[in-house]
Amino acid sequence: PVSDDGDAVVLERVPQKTEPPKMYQVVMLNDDYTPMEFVVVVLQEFFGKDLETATQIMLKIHLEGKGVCGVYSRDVASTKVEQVLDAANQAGHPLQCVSEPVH
Ligand code: TYC
Repeated sequence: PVSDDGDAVVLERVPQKTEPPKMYQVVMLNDDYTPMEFVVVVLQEFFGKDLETATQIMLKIHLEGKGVCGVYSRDVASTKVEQVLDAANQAGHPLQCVSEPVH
């Protein structure tokens, strides 16, 4: 291109450094009261797991104290947490889950 006074204009391409979005894992916590069956249904309904995968994740949480249900953008992760806590509250179960940045 050429400027108003006729000089050539050099357009420099500035590399755009776009960071990939930070991702968040939804971690579910064990407790002594929430039925295993309820956790398995939650993992299928809200995290898209099939019955076998949901059962494996539930058992891992039961045995190890906590487990990752999925990894999402911040907004989606916080929506998942909200959905789980709402469903647990409505059913009268103390099930807890949190979202945390993946390091
Ligand atoms: N520990 C619960 C029980 O024995 C089952 C359970 C699993 C609860 C996973 C919460 O996130 C959880 N009924």
